Parts: sequence; C-alpha cells; structure tokens
Amino acid sequence: MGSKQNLSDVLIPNQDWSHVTIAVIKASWNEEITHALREGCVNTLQKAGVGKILEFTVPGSFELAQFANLLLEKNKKVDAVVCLGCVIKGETPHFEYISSATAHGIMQVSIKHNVPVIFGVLTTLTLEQAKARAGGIHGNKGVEAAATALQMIHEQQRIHESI
Ligand code: DLZ
Repeated sequence: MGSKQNLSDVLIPNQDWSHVTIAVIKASWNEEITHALREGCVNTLQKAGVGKILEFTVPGSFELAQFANLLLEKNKKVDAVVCLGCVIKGETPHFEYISSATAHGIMQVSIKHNVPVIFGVLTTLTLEQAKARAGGIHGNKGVEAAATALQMIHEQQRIHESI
C-alpha cells in the first residue's frame, strides 16, 4: 500500500470480503452531510464486496459511541463499526463538548472491544467546510472511513496469521 495523498485517495486491500460484517452507524444531526457520508461509505463497502452491512441511525454524534458499545456487546459477529457524524461549530462551546466526547467515546469503545470503531465524524467550523468533505473538493470522509475499516480488518487478520 502506498501513502495517502488526500481524503479520496483510498487504498483498499485486495482480498475476499464476502465473510466480513461491518456496521455503519449514522447520526441524524446535519442530515444533508451525514447522508452524503453514508452514501460514500456504504457504496465503498459494497464495491469491495463486503458480505454483510448493518445500518443504524442515532439522533446525534454524541450518541454514536454508546450505540457502538451496545452493538458490539450484543453482536459478536461484527468485524468493524463505522461511526458517521458531523459536528459544526455554533456560537456556544457545545461544539467542543460534543466533538471531544464523541472522539473519546469512540476510541474507548474500540479499545474495550478490540474491534475497529472508525471515527467518520466531521468536526468543522462551517457548513461549507463540511460539504467540501462530504463529496466536495476535499473528497468524502465516508469513503475514507470505509477504507479505514477494511484496512484495519486486513491488518488484524495478519496478526492471527503471524501467530
Ligand atoms: C445538540 C447538538 C448540537 C448543538 N450540535 C450538533 C452537531 O453539530 N452535530 C451533531 O451530530 N449533534 C449535535 N447536537 C446533538 C448531540 O449530538 C446530541 O444528540 C444531543 O446533545 C442529545 O444527547
């Protein structure tokens, strides 16, 4: 695999993905953006040939980590989770609280379950910046999140092969 130049320059390992299950959790806040992230993500997974894609929707980005945690507790067949959200800075410090809690929460769930939980959450100052990263000039973060999930599954399989 080479180095990544920009958000859309995705590198998907060449392997059989038909036995893999990936969950995609999308936040409803800033739906125009998260819908575009979801399209990019799911299309990428489908094109790669992922066997099972489970889709869920939560109200806001703040809810992503708890839902991912519950899902991984209940469903042991999920190989990776992709969390999709968009937090846009407003006039109050709300942005910092939600962004920070979401990032930390997702990391905690990933380490707790030892399953890749991908941070496909845009944190931008404006709606325009979010649009540029959800199918605009800076690519689609949903595509990149899907590729990241596949790369992580691939590398984890190599750990098992090395034992
Ligand atoms: C309340 C809120 C605000 C102000 N902004 C956003 C946002 O930009 N992006 C997002 O995903 N969610 C936002 N939310 C909702 C919170 O994530 C959460 O759903 C509520 O605080 C309820 O827990």
